[in-house]
Amino acid sequence: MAIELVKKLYAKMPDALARARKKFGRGLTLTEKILVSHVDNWETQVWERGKAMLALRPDRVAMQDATAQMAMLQFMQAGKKRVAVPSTIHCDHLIRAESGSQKDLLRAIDENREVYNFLASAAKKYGIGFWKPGAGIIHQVVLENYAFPGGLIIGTDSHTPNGGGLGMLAIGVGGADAGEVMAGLAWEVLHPKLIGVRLTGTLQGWTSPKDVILYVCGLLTVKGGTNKILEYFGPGAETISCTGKGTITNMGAELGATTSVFPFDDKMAAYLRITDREEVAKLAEANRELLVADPEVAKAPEKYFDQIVEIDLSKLEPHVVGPHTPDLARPISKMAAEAREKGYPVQLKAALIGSCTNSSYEDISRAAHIARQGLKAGLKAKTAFLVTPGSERIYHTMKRDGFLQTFEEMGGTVLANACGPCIGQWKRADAVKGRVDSIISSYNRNFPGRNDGLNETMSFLTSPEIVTAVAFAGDLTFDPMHATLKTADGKELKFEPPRGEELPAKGFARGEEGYVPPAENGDAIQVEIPPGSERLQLLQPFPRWDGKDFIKLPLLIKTKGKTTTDHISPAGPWLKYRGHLDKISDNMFLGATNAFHPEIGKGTDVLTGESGLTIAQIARRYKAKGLGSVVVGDENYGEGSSREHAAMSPRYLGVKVIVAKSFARIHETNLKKQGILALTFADPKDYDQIAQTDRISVVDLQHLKPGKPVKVIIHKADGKDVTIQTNQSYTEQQIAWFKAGSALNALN
Ligand code: MIC
Ligand code: SF4
Repeated sequence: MAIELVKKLYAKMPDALARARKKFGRGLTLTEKILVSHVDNWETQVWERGKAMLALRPDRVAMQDATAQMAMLQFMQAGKKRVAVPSTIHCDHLIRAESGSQKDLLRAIDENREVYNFLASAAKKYGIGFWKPGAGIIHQVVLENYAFPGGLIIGTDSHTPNGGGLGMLAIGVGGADAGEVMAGLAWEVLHPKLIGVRLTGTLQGWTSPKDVILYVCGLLTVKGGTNKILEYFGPGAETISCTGKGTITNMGAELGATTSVFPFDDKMAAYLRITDREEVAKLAEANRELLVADPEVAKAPEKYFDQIVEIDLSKLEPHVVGPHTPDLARPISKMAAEAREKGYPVQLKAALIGSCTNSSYEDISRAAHIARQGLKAGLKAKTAFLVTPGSERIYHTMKRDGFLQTFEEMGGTVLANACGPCIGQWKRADAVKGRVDSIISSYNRNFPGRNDGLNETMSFLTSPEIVTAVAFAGDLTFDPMHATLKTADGKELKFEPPRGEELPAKGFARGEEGYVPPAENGDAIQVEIPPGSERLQLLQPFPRWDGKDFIKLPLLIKTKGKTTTDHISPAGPWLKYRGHLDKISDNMFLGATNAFHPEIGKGTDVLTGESGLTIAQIARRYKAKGLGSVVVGDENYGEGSSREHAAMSPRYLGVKVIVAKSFARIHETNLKKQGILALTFADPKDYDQIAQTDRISVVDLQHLKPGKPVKVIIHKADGKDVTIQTNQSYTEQQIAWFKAGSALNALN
């Protein structure tokens, strides 16, 4: 990692902070310190939380293979020779979990050859570091190699905030944002509000860092963090390991938060040292006061934060969340009663640990401690037990220290260092369509269809140590803190609370490096896109707005309830088309509930009355007739991931406008970038007015201005017109994107 970058930042921070303290007339939170030292233009920047747009200069960009394809295709349209900021690509999402790490990796390399060659050649040409398949999951590799206290990184993945565990602002974005920053532009984001989370006490026994964020998810809900940054502070923060902090900030994405961050402390310095970054650790220690909030903040936090959450770690219980949403939280002691009451299947079909959220040495050693207790009592896992290491280092260290063997003895399978079952890249052998099964994991997302591709599967999330204990029981309602298990010789096993090590005493074992540096000069390198490829397709610019209002457009779908990006653009088998816009667009809305159709992902062609078609089929028909269409969405529309396909496919298939009750941050930006008009109902009750056969007009678009409501006319089938008001959050610049047809068109 470029130490010069860290030195330069710390050297300029004192002036930036002094200037900001003077302007704001008070001390600064850590978030503010990082923001003011990354501002593009201090003179013109307006500092108004929840209102102003910030123009920032990130230190780095990170991309994973499933989103990097679109990011790179868009970057290439900008015509630059080399990226303007240090950037990396990580091959992790496209590896399918089926028969264990070795075989799965070889199959992935073969299956995804075209995509890997494209990404590797583009990386080499444009000056981007390339992490080969098998090297690890993006967030773990970034934490081990690139994250540093006080930095600002953007990443084309919603769990980029994992880097907040190392004291940086690490923010998930769509590929267009990444492409622009790599092309040398500043990065824009709504000035977030600040939630201060004050931690006191120390985690006890079975409770782990995961429980902090599961509890916060229950408290704030999946939209509670939208356009907000969570800044953790207080004496409890210093008691949590660096990787534990990473778990908490990673899963802050589930709140819709812009990001989450912890102040620099000794745990971070220790993590930097053990990951071979002594110099960064020393620099951070020497500049400690730049990397934590000013002392007055902790004394009167209510003056600095817009909202405060207090958590006493000593009293926190282990939590389980789910099914289907990460904010359905309860302490584990309440799980059994709730499962009975709501009829969740109690027999577990799979238990999974690891992923980008929870595969630290601490997680794995605590889970292994539980596994050894079960093995000693003669027990084996009563359900499929799968382990996903986060990186090569983690994998080899687990192997060296005997953890892998322990998990295998209990009946576990170790998968490749990749996303695998977390993103539907999982061939679950015993899955039966239509049957409701329960699974439990230490992952971060549990939307329907996400893991094994079946919408009915109930996916629960908890800490790796609880997953491991519950795997021995094979029963969702097993509470290892209070209940016992029958052993082979008829005795009762009561698990001791898990014990583990934060960091490996012998240091991390080294695996295969997996890193390929870019060429010094990439001019002669050709980016590899085979003609006629099924996997990759060069992008054609979207058409410019023709300057006319949208008149009497048909309604494509009115989504009901949760509409995450997994519902709009499912992953799993569709991941293979992430570089081919036309092909992937066939998945559009396949997971969404249509208010006007009993089957998920289907609807009616209102022009012909034909029903039972996929939404993509209907959209293609309207498009062929030269018609645009409108989508109506519910609350927090576009929740979840950063995948811009959830915006590009609708745009490509002719959707002009999306009117929702509210939007998730990354998705709203993705829609704006791709030239779709994103509007919110001024009165959310108007959502109920929209009928399947309505035609919708959006008028006076010539006068679209920041802050100005937009008039929408609903033309009813009986000839009546109903006019409603909608709001929008476009800036001048974003209006220019809309007019140009996309942000990228506006650049050229
Ligand atoms: C996810 O966890 O949902 C993903 C898969 O990592 C996505 C990115 C993608 O869809 O490629 C994310 O979090 O942004
Ligand atoms: Fe991969 Fe899952 Fe992490 Fe997303 S949340 S980066 S799919 S491991």
